[in-house]
Amino acid sequence: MKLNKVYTPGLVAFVLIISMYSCKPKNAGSAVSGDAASKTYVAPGKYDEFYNFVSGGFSGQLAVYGLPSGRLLRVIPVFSVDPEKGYGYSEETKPMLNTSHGPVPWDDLHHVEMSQTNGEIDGRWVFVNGNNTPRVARIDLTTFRTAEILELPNSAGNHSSPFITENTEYVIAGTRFSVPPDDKNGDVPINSYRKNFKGTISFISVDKNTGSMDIAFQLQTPGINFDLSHAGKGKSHGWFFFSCYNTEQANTLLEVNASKRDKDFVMAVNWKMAEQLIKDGKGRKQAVKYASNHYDEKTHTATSVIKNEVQVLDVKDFPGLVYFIPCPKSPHGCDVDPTGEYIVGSGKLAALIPVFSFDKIQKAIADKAFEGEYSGIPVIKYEAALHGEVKKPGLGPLHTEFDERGNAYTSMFVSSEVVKWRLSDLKVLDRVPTYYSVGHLMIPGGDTKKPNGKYLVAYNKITKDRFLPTGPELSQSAQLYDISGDKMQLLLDYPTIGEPHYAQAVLADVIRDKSVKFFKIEENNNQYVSKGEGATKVTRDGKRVDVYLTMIRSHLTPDNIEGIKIGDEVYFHATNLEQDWDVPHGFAIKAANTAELLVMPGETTTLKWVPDEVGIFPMYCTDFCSALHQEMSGYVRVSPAGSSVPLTFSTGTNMPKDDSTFSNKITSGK
Ligand code: RUQ
Ligand code: CUA
Repeated sequence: MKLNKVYTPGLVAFVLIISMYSCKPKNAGSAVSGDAASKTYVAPGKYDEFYNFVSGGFSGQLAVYGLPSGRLLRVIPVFSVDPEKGYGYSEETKPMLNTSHGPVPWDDLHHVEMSQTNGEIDGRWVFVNGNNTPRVARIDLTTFRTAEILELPNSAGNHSSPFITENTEYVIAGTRFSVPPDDKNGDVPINSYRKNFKGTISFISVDKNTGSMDIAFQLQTPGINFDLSHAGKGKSHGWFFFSCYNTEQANTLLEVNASKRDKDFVMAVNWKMAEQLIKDGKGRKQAVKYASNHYDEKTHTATSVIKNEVQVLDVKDFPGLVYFIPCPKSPHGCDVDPTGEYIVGSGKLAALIPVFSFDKIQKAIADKAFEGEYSGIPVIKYEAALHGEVKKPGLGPLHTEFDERGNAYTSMFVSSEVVKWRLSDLKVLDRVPTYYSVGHLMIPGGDTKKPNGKYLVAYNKITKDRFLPTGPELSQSAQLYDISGDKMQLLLDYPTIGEPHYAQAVLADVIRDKSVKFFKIEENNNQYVSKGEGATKVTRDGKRVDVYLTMIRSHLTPDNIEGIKIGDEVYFHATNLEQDWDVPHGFAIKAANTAELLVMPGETTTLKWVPDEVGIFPMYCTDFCSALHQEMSGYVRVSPAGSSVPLTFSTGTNMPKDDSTFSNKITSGK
């Protein structure tokens, strides 16, 4: 950035303010060295080495990038409606966004966890969290579509979520906001937090074959804020670790009141014990309401069921289930290294990074090396659990990922850098700037037993001067680093969709060949399918009209419909008859109060339309599917409510019989 030579007081103040919010690294211009371009160049026609799944934050979506190119491959709507794909707009997908509060078409998606087998990413599903109206979703990686959304009762602010065990036994979800449990009267003074508010950790079971989720049980904890989490692995398999803040139990001005204590906690949960307690019938049955929504690829239809019971274990009633470990200053990330021995707590306000040892935690428990209790839960002595501290790592540590060479990489939000350090002796080995204010980091497999330490991606909250300006809001970004050598090397900047939080990546080979190419029309069990043009029809039942419509290059069947009347509710059930890869057809009709449908080959999708005016309404295919795509269209005639125009429908037969009435024939010049 070139600074004006004339220093006005205003400019000085401006520069000062900017530098307070983030420290700009000094060598911004020279950060990229010569061979970076060739390392990220993926030649035309070649594939990327990795799939990268990146949370979209407040966009409610999940973005799929290729690495190392940084090319955006797809945006998957999860907790959002998406007019591009018709998700949340088609009748079939609307139930996906249902909750116990009715339809909630948005959420705040922060964390991404891919399913694992033996501690390695297996490429079957991606789990993501909805923060606001607590939900966890599962995306199926054969279709790259949202297959399931499960609501979480007794919860608010589902931030510490979803984190997964090494064989996908459980996906867990911890509350950021403690609140009164759903079965208690919640009409209490806010400042009765310490008495009435509780935290909840949900253990979500995952069916090994189908991926289907349900709430296995919940832990009720003292009312504090859970920020993040990770499962133990290897030797610590069977345990979960959560970063906790607001152990002050403040209910107002948290930036001050929840930053008072020198140390908050990492909470260690023995989930194998919890599982056993549930098996032994120790769970308390609690009446609740939560939605369980599934998308079925045989019917191409979602269903939403409201469930009404969970089993709860109150952690203070079961000694040995839960321990607190003091952790400096409002820890954010809580990350477990590939061996399962080291647990890294990143205190947002701490000037060091504490690294805990699983072996030492076990010994401390055996020796009862406790410094006291918090809400009836033993607090292990800090020193007894500590492997050591990373000294002077930088400012504002947030998140840590690992490579397979015994190194850890921590994001420093305030000092805008990635810091590489060694797990064994906690020595800082290298640091590189990020542009700017880095949040999460990602190394492919970097939170599993099998990291692939070739690349690291930093997800930045602020881009300031990195890209062309785009009005008041500037893009957020990802930055790709080569971490294969001793020194980290910045390779690439690219903008992201929404605000990226956590992300994961896996070698493309793990997923690529499982991709569904099209749906078999003979297996389509949608109740409104038309398996061929001969099966198309228009039926009326009172004011409800069902249009069974097919699409194939390059016409709609039927494409002329008459006899629709004001007051009707019309449902277009569009079946795409194509049986080939990448031939979706779209469907739209003038003045429909909804989005288009984008119908995949072999799929049936329904658009609801309530005509409000007499007239002719064109409908057409929205996806450029062939040279005659512009011809792929039709008309619907809408008549007044009492009209006697009969219900008719056809394709190709409704031209005027007598061509002599056609006055616009092009005649030759003579
Ligand atoms: S967060 S930038 Cu919502 Cu994972 Cu740390
Ligand atoms: Cu079908 Cu364009």
